[in-house]
Amino acid sequence: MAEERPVDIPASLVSALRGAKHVAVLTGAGVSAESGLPTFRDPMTGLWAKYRPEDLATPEAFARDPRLVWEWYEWRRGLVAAARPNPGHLALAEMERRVPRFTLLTQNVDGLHQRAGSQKVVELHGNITRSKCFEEEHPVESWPATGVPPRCPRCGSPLRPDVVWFGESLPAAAVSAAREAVETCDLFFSIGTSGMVQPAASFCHWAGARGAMVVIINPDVSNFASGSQVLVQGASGRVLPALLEKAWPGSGTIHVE
Ligand code: BV8
Repeated sequence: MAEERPVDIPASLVSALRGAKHVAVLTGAGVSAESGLPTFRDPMTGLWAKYRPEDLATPEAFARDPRLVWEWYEWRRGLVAAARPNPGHLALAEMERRVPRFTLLTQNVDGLHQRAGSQKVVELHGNITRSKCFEEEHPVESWPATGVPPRCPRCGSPLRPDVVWFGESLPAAAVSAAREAVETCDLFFSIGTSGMVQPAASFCHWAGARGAMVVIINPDVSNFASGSQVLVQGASGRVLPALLEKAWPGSGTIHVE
């Protein structure tokens, strides 16, 4: 296998991380790619090859074909259950332990940050491992194993995954936690996200406009305007442990669970 290029991490970023008072991090599907979970940009495979996630992750798709959408989420839940946190997730949990204040804003619905040990996680788009009543929105943890999708034991309406679909508002508590983090952080990371989905895609611009240092970590930095942003090209599972190691020698040797 070709020798992997060393990760190029600017010294300015290492000293900013060491001296940061409040680090805010936005993560996207790319952070879970090295755990084997397909990103939204990856073409879907098998049964789902002919669909686009944007066409399935909507209330309209569920109303049109609840069985299809429920089965898509069941397939993804299987992938999530088989996945494990990767060194990028573990490095973010370590970073949280090393800085005075840390907020992890994730667009991901796979729960891998929590499984890696991150505590201060704000789930902007919900969590695929939870289900809720379609009509009344209350969480439902168990249901009779009949019907696809299963029915709410309380009111009989279909169950749906507890995620935010396109066209749905983000949970109010998540939005206010995100706003507070963007407004008070002095270092903002945007990691493993294509920056296509609003409102999360605007967070790095708001943080930068306030004077926070904004760092983009992505194997493909071509479509990020450099300008005042610090661009670190590479996979998060390699970049983040390397960054931790430079900031706090010995902390980067993270082992997968
Ligand atoms: C909202 C949960 C107010 C579900 C998700 C018209 C009508 C209605 C709304 C809109 C509209 N036009 C625009 C909107 C707003 C809309 C939006 O942004 N649409 C986009 C498509 C234009 N947003 C919304 O609807 C949001 N709500 O705005 O509420 C409102 C309400 C009503 C009407 C109007 C406004 C809700 C958005 C939440 C949608 N739910 N997920 C589920 O998962 O099933 S979004 C879902 O897709 C993910 O959560 C994620 O956020 C997004 C995918 O983005 P990424 O995470 O960035 O992943 P992606 O694959 O794109 O990129 C991966 C990146 O990783 C790449 O850059 C790649 O290079 C990199 N990478 C790859 N490998 C690695 C790596 N990086 C690091 N390491 C590696 N190893």
